[in-house]
Amino acid sequence: MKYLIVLFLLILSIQAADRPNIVWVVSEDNSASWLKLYNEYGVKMPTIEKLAENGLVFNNAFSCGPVCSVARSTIISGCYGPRVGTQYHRRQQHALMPQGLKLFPYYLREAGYYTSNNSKEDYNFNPKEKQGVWDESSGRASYKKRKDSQPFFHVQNFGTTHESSLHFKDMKKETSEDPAAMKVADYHPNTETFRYTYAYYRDQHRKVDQQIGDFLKNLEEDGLMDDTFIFYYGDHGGVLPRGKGYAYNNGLQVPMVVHVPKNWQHLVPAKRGTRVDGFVQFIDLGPTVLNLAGIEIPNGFDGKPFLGKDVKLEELNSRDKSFGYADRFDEKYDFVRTVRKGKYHYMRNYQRFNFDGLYNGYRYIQLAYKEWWKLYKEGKLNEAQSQFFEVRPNELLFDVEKDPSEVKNLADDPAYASIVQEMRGLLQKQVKSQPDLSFIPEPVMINEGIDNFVAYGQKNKQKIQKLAQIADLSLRAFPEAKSDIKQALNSDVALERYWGLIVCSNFGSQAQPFFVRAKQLAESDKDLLVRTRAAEFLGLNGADDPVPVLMDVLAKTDDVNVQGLVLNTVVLLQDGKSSHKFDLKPLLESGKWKNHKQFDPTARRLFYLTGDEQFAKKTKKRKKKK
Ligand SMILES: [Ca+2]
Repeated sequence: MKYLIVLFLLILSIQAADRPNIVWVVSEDNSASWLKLYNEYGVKMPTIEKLAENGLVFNNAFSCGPVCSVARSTIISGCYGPRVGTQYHRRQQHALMPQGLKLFPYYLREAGYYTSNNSKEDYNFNPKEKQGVWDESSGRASYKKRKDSQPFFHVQNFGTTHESSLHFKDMKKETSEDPAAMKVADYHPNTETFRYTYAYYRDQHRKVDQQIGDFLKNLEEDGLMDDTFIFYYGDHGGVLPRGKGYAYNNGLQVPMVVHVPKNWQHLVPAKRGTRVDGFVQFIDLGPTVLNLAGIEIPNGFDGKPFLGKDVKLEELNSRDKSFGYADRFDEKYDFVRTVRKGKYHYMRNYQRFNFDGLYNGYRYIQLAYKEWWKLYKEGKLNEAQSQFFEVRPNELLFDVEKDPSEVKNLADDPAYASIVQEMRGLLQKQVKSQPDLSFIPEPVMINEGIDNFVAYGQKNKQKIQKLAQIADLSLRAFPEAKSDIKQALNSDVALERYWGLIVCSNFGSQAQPFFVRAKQLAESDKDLLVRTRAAEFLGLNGADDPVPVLMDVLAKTDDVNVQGLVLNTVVLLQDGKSSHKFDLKPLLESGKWKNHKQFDPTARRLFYLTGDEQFAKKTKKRKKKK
């Protein structure tokens, strides 16, 4: 009998080890540079360093988007956001997965894995995409609830390093390091506020390391370490100003460490303790987990596995590219695309006049943000520190190894011309092949494509490619671009006129020959977004008063997504160098937004512009859910 029990237990344990378990430990909003593991000035995190000793450190791991919902949508789907319509933080409308494809944990669960998520999701997908994905996703979710011998995939999120941890109102709380000893990035003002914020955030890293350690103790006590892959990564970069929400390297490069369990070393291409140079992107995470679990990877993911069967170290280390995207964050609109290749980081500002520091309520809760802007207005900053509030170049190129702060733009340096050309080509190919839905403004994408953004993108691929071509006129010398801009401004296609005007704003006063045409478009174009971009171009360049046009556009539209875009232009024209004054009170008093219930960019901008309490409440209501 005793023999039989032993045999039974033996069979059970063989079954248990039939497939590896996979755990993700995720800290929020922290770039790789905060960790000593990546940066000599970083924080020592003993728990993570211990994982690294028994695993792999990825020297080049990248989020595709620098903000929660966009990054998390990329992770859970394995698809680039601008292709599937999840690139906006947060979505005004939910997106569907590409036809026939599921959020990746679905496949694990179907193959017998127990899947649990504790607890942040923040996906920009339609809730029906969640069917069959998690056994449990909540603050109580745990791998411990699985059946005996069932393999599991568990995600444990830690909010300790989240942006909100820096929403302190004063600087009284003591930090474990002396703020005076902080090494401040070249683009930050070296002030007491910034130094304190650095010291404070470093303490958050110490705290989260302990919390992760406590969580991992459970796995150890349960005897699971030898059969469980443990991934540690940050959900995107951040979170001091110019971190989260910005597609600079600091917003995108995350720490990533994978503990390799003793019994499953054959599934990874390098010995424990190796640092891997090959690039991994968030689109790769899902396919990697499926590959480790021995599940066939369905067609349609943009990513590919970096661990598991058939991944060879040489091939992995040859991967040297990642793509990034930054679009609307809450009420702040932008359109930035990036390519990282090796040590070079190329950024393309499709709307370069939207300066980085443009007001965003959630960002500007940090004292450091507020102070930075104040110092700029007082003229107390040097060039590198001021750039955050200035018009940006169309293209940026940084050597991240030499210039980790990314303040020395090499894009115009003739010595780097061939690199710029290569990177530009890679980016153009990427946006055209996806195709990148952001060339179609968000309100139009939603109105026309909500049933299925992916299919909508495919149907409009040529149209998007044409718009991308118009946008690229910004990269030519003005005299060479002039006749093509004229053609765009006279096109029958509204979005071609729209992009023609954005290109004019990118050229600034050089595009002065188009002031007359822009005035016609601002006054009488039938498309409200075209009128908006025309008024923006004229207003930014002092060619005409944009206020009456934009007020008229706002009065005419009830589409909250159009309002959001228009109000972004209003804030740009008000807070930027052109300093136009807008008075939205009359529109407010006319009852225009009386029944405005939805929390959205409109509410945030209206609160900022008018101080109206009705909209303040809406802002607060959503913030609690974060
Ligand atoms: Ca986050």
